[in-house]
Amino acid sequence: RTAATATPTATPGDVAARATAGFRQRYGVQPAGRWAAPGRVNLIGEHTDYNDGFVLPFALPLRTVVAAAPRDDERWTVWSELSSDPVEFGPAEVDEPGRVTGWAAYVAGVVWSLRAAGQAVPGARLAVASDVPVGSGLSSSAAVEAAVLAALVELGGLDLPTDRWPRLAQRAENGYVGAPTGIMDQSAVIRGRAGHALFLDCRSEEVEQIPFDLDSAGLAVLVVDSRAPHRHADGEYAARRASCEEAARILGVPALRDVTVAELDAALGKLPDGETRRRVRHVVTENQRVLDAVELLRAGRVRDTGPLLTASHASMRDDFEITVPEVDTAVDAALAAGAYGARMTGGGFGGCVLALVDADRAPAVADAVTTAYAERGFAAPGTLTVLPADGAARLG
Ligand code: GAF
Repeated sequence: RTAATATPTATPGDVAARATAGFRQRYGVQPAGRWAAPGRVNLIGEHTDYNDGFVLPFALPLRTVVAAAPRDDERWTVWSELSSDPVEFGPAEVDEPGRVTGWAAYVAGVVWSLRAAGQAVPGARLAVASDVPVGSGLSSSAAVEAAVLAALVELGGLDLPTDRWPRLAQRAENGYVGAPTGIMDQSAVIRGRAGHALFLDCRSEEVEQIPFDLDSAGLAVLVVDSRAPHRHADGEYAARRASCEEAARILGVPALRDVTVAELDAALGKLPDGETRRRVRHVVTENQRVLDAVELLRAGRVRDTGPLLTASHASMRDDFEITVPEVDTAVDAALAAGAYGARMTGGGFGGCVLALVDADRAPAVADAVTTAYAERGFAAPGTLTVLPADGAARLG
């Protein structure tokens, strides 16, 4: 299954039933339990997490479910509805990052991360089903990591409070899969709460649940899957991160988080080239936009966050240079159709756009984006309206 449209009609029960049925069919017994974790969108704060900065994501109502049971030996068998054959591995494959590849690497990575943290990980059989579309920038990988982590922690009776989970799941991705991502996605899918956006300080890992009550404001977040083919996203992500780290080194600060908007002009003057200056300007102004958005939400002024979202998009487009024509088209069309604000969400070079809209205008804004796509000859986008949902949990 490729980056399909998220299925708005799917209920959490469906995906849990698929995981359970897959488990029974594959292993011939009932699972001991089922654990779910959602995808995420980031309301604002892009490429700030690995700069020790601020992010404001929320968990999606689309979930990945892992049905699991312990086994007697120290081996792990994983089946996913994405592929017919299960993958099996033991300590030898787990302890050598990169040995398990493809989607199962996220599972092996979690086992590796837990073992590296000194935890006695129980052998297990697992079956994975998901409504989080793969490859759309909605953190389907973090959802798998979090659901597997939740399952293994409980099956093994591991003494691991949930506030340690995001770092462990991030290490799976950095150290085993080999993607140099920050801590935002794992934090959102583990610590997200229904009706709230998660204000995370990526340096201290302190979180604050910020009320994000779209419903009572008559608002909705429309998510547009740009369906843009990912163009060298991994290499570009790593290049952006390297550029930020080099800039921090030149400026003599631990991370770009330590440069404030008031200090920006002076900092830019010390940087060697226009490209580095643009990267730094994005990160510094984006951190401030997160803080401003949090202030507005605390004051119940949800609609007024719109211009910050749109400014964030312009900064990603012009300064961080991580957007592509499909996402720019979606943002422009959503704004022209009356969205209060719109921006690309996630790492960039494709993925999804979110637009803050009046709930009753969501279908018209979605239509406007679809029309704009057709006019430019792009493949039709996927569209979905979402509300903030809960993070990882055991299902009843
Ligand atoms: C991806 C990464 F996984 C996150 O850590 C974050 O850096 C994001 O891109 C950009 O904000 O989702």
